[in-house]
Amino acid sequence: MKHLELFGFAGSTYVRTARMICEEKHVDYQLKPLEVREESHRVLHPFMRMPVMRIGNTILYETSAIATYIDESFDGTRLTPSEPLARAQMHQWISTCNDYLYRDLVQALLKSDDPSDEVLAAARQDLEIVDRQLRGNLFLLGGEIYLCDLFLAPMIAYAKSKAKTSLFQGLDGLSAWEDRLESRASYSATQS
Ligand SMILES: N[C@@H](CCC(=O)N[C@@H](CS)C(=O)NCC(=O)O)C(=O)O
Repeated sequence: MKHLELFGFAGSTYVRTARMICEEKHVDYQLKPLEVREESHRVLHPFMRMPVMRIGNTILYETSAIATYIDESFDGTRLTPSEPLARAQMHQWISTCNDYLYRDLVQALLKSDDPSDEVLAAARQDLEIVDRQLRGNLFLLGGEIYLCDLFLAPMIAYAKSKAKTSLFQGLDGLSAWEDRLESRASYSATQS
């Protein structure tokens, strides 16, 4: 198997997702720096985002595509359910992370150290939706960890680092899931 490279910053939630997937599957990879918004970045990613994956001469961007490629191409625990409906639910949660949670828990909180009540209300509403899903479940889809958990984990970690703890108060399902994620080697290996 050719060597896998990931371009981006360790602090990026999406870069962390790609790294956590590599760690979960014991895939050897190298995290490489990006000269953000320079021409060299555009060559790797025409929309100049991160992560970017390179394997051999092939470049891949968009975290969902990178996640699927790594999960399907390397040995190790499968991080995608085999049953079609469960697989669709995994994609539903990945889309939820990409379209709603990233906006409300990462982008909105990144903008200010003193988020408005409106921003906090949107974040809280999202967290309550996630909490409801996690109550009684070990992971988002039940008893097994899947790619969607690895999209969610860095976003929750980021929101937690930015917001007051009151934002997370009373969300016991989410809190128990966080403890489970935080105890994994893939979590600690990608903290910086
Ligand atoms: N749709 C992209 C989103 C990636 C993304 O937005 N990454 C953020 C970092 S977490 C980024 O590149 N931000 C830099 C920017 O927006 O200029 C993906 O799934 O990979």
